[in-house]
Amino acid sequence: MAVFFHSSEAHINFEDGNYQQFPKPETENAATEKNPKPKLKHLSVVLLCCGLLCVLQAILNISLRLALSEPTDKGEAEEEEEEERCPQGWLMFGSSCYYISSQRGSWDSSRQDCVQRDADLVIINSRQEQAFLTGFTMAAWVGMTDREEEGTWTWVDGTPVKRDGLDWAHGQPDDAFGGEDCGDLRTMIDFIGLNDSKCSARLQWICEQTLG
Ligand SMILES: [Ca+2]
Ligand SMILES: [Ca+2]
Repeated sequence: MAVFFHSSEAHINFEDGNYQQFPKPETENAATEKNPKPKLKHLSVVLLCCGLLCVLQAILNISLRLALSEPTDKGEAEEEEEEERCPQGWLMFGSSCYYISSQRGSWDSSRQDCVQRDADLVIINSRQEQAFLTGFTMAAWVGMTDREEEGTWTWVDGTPVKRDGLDWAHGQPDDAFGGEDCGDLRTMIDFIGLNDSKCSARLQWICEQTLG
């Protein structure tokens, strides 16, 4: 007990001595100059520790942020991939998905089926798209009609059908048999291309769903 008390008392005295010696450092010898240096060292160590702690904190923050944001990024990427994928059984071409029915129906019931599939009858925008869709059926409804005005063909989204940009079957549209107002795509040996048919005819159909 006594030894411990004594030593701490001695320590206090030692510290007092230092304070008295501070105002006149230039007259002191090497032994007393050693004392301010450990203090500066202590300060440096403390500052270094603070700096290290700051760096550690920054690293922790960044890694925590990355760890938290990673699942979100993954989730978004998966969602994007999900959007880029067509429903099962649908075909993909460009940024669209196509459903080709195995059943047959009128133009109106076909369109209704497409709408129920979160799609619409196909709108063909290019020869490439037409070529892609050619060959799956002998005859399939597409999303064009001239019901509003005979001879003026429009797509189901209201845009006009560009006659020059697509290939009609030879001699079509002919509005034959007392009126043909619904469009279909033919793939028959001597009858290939777009055609007009009676809207009540029973054909297969092609639905289109755009991606994104
Ligand atoms: Ca017609
Ligand atoms: Ca026709």
